Amino acid sequence: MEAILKYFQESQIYINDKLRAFLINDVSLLDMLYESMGYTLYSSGKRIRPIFCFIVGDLFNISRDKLATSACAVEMIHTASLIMDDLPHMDDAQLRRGKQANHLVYGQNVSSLASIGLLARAFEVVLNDPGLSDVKKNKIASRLASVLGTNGLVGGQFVDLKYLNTSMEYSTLHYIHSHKTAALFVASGEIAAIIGNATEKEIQAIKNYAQNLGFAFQILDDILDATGKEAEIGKSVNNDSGNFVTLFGIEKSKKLVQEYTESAIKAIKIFNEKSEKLIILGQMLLKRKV
Ligand code: GRG
Repeated sequence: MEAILKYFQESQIYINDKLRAFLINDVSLLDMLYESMGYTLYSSGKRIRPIFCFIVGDLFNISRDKLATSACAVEMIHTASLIMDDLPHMDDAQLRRGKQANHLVYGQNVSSLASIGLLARAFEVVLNDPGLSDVKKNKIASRLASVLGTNGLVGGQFVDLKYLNTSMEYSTLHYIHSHKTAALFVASGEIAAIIGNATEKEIQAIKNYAQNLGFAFQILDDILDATGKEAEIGKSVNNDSGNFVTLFGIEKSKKLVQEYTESAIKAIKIFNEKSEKLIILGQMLLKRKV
């Protein structure tokens, strides 16, 4: 267990260093824009999605260096979505990653540009990676585009906004969280599997794991949102409109977290003893408090 905790910490340090290296500004006129991008990107994110990329990479003996641009791209897209999600015309949140939301520091105009700047940089780092073949770069960029667009985050957010303060059926809530949250977990695992030349069966197992883990993660997010204190979880609470807790209550939601985590762990049994880190990741996320 200690070795795995060390692995998580080392991965966080590695990804933080790479993110800084991929966001260097050499045009002083843009200082404030880069500050805004870095303000949320370098703050205390858990880096779950890049860590998941690295763990999947390990299944295929792929080094962190080979996965660095994809792992950073996923984190940049995630961070861009957080900045946009917090804007007044979206969730209108005040607190993110333990600090004031980006737009409260830099203004809505700058943070909107920072969010788009991070999205564009995500594609740049992958497409300029000399360690990836053109075929792989194309596949990864295409996967990033689909998780970002109407079949991913944008679509999920749209339906979320459409149902703001309105009751919804489970199928709608499922759509929102599948697209807003689980989709980026799925893409993170799939991209690492593509780099690892995984078979179709292995890719399916990883996607299945990630989809279930993403759901467990989101339901727990809803529970923390309903029960946690802003100062402890580091972000605005009671802001999420579409919500498992409002639909099912706390106890049933906790049961669902457990069930989705178990389904995730079942999905990666094909990797035998190599699945250990994925199992521990699932168990750790089950206990998370932030
Ligand atoms: C991609 C710019 C862009 C927009 C897409 C705004 C939007 C449309 C989508 C919002 C997606 C969103 C914020 C989903 C919530 C996902 C979620 C559970 C976030 C919390 O993730 P953690 O706990 O956060 O991993 P940290 O801060 O640790 O990284």
